[in-house]
Amino acid sequence: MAKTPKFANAKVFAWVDKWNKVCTPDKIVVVTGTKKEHLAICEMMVKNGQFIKLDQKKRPECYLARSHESDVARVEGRTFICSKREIDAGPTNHWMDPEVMKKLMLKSYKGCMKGRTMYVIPFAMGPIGNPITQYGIEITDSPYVVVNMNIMTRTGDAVMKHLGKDGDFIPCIHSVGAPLKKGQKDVAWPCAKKIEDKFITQFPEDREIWSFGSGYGGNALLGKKCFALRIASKLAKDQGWMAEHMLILTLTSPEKKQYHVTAAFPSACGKTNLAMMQPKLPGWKLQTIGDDIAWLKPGEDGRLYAINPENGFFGVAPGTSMDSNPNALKSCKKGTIFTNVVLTPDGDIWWEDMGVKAPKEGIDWKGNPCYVCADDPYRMGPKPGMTKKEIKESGYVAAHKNSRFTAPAENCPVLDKAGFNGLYNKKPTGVPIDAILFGGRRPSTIPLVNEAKSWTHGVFMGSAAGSEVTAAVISDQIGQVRRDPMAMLPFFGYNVADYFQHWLEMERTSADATKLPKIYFVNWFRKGEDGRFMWPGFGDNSRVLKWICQRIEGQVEANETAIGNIPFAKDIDLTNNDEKAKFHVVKADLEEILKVDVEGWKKEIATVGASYDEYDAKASKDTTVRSKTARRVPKALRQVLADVSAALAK
Ligand code: GTP
Ligand code: SPV
Ligand code: MN
Repeated sequence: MAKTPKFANAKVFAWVDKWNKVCTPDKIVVVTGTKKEHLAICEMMVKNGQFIKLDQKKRPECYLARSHESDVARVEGRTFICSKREIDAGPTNHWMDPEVMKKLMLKSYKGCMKGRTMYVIPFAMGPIGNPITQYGIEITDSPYVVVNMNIMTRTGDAVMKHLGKDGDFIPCIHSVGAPLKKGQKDVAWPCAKKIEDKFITQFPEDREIWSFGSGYGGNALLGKKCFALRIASKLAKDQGWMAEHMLILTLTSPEKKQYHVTAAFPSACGKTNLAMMQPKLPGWKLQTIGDDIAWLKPGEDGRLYAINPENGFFGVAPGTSMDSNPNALKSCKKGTIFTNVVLTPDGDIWWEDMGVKAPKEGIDWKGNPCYVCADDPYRMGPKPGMTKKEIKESGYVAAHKNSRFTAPAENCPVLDKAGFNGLYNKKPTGVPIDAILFGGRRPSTIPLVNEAKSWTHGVFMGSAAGSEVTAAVISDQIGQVRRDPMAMLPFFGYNVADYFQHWLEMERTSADATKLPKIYFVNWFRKGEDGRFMWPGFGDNSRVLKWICQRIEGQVEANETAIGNIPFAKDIDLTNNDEKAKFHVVKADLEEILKVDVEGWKKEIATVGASYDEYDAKASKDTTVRSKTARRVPKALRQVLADVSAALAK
């Protein structure tokens, strides 16, 4: 066993000492957060065969990792909210009694770091010292986690110093769950290989995070989903603020008026892309504050103020190109870690739909050779000379569909530096939000954009969100539409019905509810009968953002329909719509995706009603819930459901 180092903060010492005794690592390293230390860990991983160093001229300080096949995405089936009472975790979460879970997991943790180094990572979620910022200590035996946390959060001495002797933090423990026997050689990606041996556990009442068996993204970088969404959503509920799966952007109009917009889209549904988008509309400027998580606090003036608690982007690689998202590609130019993408012979990286010709030969995400496609230079297959059709039919991709880049936010060419640092008018309040967007991947029914008629209607829209399941989660339901309220389904730290109520409370408790953001529902993913997208998306989404700004200013009328306020097609600005370009706005499609599909919506409303019933069923069965309304979907939302339903029947 290693000796527990000294810490000025007694709670930090106790946390490290406890896990040192349980996990029995060979060595303990406290992460200081310097660049030198970061690069030394990367180089050590290169030596161990866990990282591949990329060409340092093309990609300075960049590395590639390939994960185990069981460890390519979040594991929702192994994610638990362990509150004392099951009803507090609610109907959408896996639950286990906290004491039972701790006993069970302690068995797994026993001796789990043998032969490994235990790293202690002090980290901040948000700019250090900002009043909205929260702190954490993650213990991990994964150097991959250390270097990713260095990018995704603010780590090291500055955090420890800020914590001082008695500063509070969220204690996090993580292990890949792969102890090494004496002399045993490590593998490239250590983890618990069986899905059922992985645990991603939140204890919202103890405010602790215990993760075991996975080294991947949201399972292992505990500041991200586990802390900044699951634990933070519970803190936020208790303290009157909000922790949401939202990007934050700053939009400046040609008249130089600034707007701040957040958007909640489910995993792999376009947050990073919208957060860094290059507007097609001339004169409009977009800047990034965050691409995944927003913490929103009500201000004394009634507005909601947001910060991005993260420090980097853990972005989806496939599909990221100089056409679709040049700012993301530029963010990956240096200091970036790539996971599960293709390695090219010249020490660079490649993925599907990167807009770059594939190399003749490369190494795919599994470490096997791959080859350029015979009839499409932008594809790769597992054997030489395969045709596009053959590759497609085989289902093969050279970069995993959920392959990712971990890039420092400071690399982003359009970063709104002040907003990113939590400042607005030089004050550390976060930025005031003008509009909140909800969205999802919906091939049918859901229009391009729909404006809520009130805050409550907007909360209803969020609660009713549905989306196709994407490769961001290990699931056998990829491609199927599921309800994903507020894009938070995998991230609620407590009962979903209480979460809806909390959203409604934001209006009731606001100092001036007229100043709350306007709420919209957008869908960039409508498909025609032939399967093609009916809306070009990406930079063309600026056309929708402009309409939203005009609505905020009261400058444009809307079609007031049964489901909400929808633009008239003539009001969507089509300047710079190049009808010769591969992707452009097709006017007939635009009209189609601004219509109310009454029959489709009747089905939609029925599905939403069914999801509400499912949420309520748990409370009805729970004998500890005595009242007939507690822990159920709020009446106000049921009322909107009934109102929309009645309006559609007219
Ligand atoms: P997470 O990091 O998992 O939370 O994902 P995200 O919401 O940030 O999604 P991201 O922006 O990375 O986009 C995921 C996928 O959707 C990529 O393959 C994109 O190319 C695609 N995508 C994003 N925006 C659009 C759009 O406007 N239209 C279309 N058709 N595809 C889009
Ligand atoms: C998501 O799945 O929403 C992500 C990726 O942002 S992960 O960090 O793995 O959760
Ligand atoms: Mn996400």
